[in-house]
Amino acid sequence: VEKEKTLAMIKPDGVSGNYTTQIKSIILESGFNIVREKMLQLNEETVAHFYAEHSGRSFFPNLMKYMTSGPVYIMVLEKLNAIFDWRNLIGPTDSRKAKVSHQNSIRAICGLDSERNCVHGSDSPQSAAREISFFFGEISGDAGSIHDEL
Ligand code: YYY
Ligand code: MG
Repeated sequence: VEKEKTLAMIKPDGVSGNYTTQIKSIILESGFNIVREKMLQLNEETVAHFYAEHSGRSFFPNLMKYMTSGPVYIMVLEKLNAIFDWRNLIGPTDSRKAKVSHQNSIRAICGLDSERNCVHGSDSPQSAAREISFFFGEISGDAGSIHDEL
């Protein structure tokens, strides 16, 4: 059986709230290997690509402000069933719901609401492949230059 890879991101509120070390401990205790990692400052172009599926939504302008408000910490996680298991570990999109019904989830620990929810996880094999290559893949000079690596 092949191990799977997924993209994990600690969002700006997680990084500025000093949750990076705690979240990485939870990741390792849960059996994931962290195979790539880096800190990045996302810009509007990066967020527009990354969240393209949400570009028409009413929450998008706020999401853009939030995601560009400070550095994020991006990781590629690897294990069997990494995509499903990481989504399960972060909990529901709305952190208020996570605090009620998924109390051991990462969003219950460090999220605030359905926007400031502290972490991201790829939701399918297709998005995992797309998101990993977007941030870590064989990046041409053009695509690479839109990231401000810290
Ligand atoms: O994959 P996940 O992050 O759990 O949720 P999505 O439905 O893909 O939404 C992506 C992102 O958009 C979410 O993490 C915060 C933001 N968002 C929001 O600000 N308000 C909403 N009502 C829904 C999503
Ligand atoms: Mg999503």
